[in-house]
Amino acid sequence: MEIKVLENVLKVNEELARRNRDFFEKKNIHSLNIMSSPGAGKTSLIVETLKRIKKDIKTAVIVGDYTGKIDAKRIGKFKIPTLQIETASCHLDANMLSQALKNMDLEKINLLFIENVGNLICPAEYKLGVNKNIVILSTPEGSDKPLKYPLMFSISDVLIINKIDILESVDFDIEKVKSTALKLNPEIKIFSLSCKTGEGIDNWTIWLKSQIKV
Ligand SMILES: Nc1nc2c(ncn2[C@@H]2O[C@H](COP(=O)(O)OP(=O)(O)O)[C@@H](O)[C@H]2O)c(=O)[nH]1
Ligand SMILES: [Mg+2]
Repeated sequence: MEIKVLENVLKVNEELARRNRDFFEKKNIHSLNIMSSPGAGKTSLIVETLKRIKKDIKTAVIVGDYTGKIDAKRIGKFKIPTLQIETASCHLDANMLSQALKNMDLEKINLLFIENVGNLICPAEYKLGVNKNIVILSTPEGSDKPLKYPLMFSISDVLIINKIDILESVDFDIEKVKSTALKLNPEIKIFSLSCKTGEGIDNWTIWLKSQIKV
């Protein structure tokens, strides 16, 4: 019985996600769903990317957090359309996103970052209708995470390995993570970078820009 209820919820979510997808297509907005554990670097990646692309690409940001507005405040300095959703649940869903889209001025916007709630489980279950799902795994979290949370890594189009600046101090096997992620999802695109030192970020921003039709 419980399984049936969850199936229905996900079915309704999928239909709403399709509508979000149509909206993005119609408005020519490239949308990214950024997922990770708490603290892996979702907001840092958005901030560091904005620093490098804000002159060329009109961008907006939606931040989903269980509670509070801390992350939206960190984005505030860029003076771009930013909206915080307080989810009171462990993930964003397609309905929350569509409500947020109705409350933002997205005229002329070509790129939308959506920061999901921090965990590697629920956000993987709820499609949002975005162009790309991005998962960030940071080096202190351990190399076993793709095996522990396989759904997250199989539904993601991009894996960003963040915090490579502290690789020496943590027990993290980059090659093992890459090969496990590729086994789960042979199409996954992988970037290794540090939001702190900036190493590797240009590879990511160059690729991202190549995905956007301005
Ligand atoms: N050493 C190091 N710290 C980082 C890096 N990226 C983010 N951090 C730090 O990790 C913490 C969590 O980052 P945040 O962007 O808030 O993660 P979020 O919870 O996924 O949004 C902050 O203290 C960041 O300064 C990195 O590449 N290297
Ligand atoms: Mg954050």
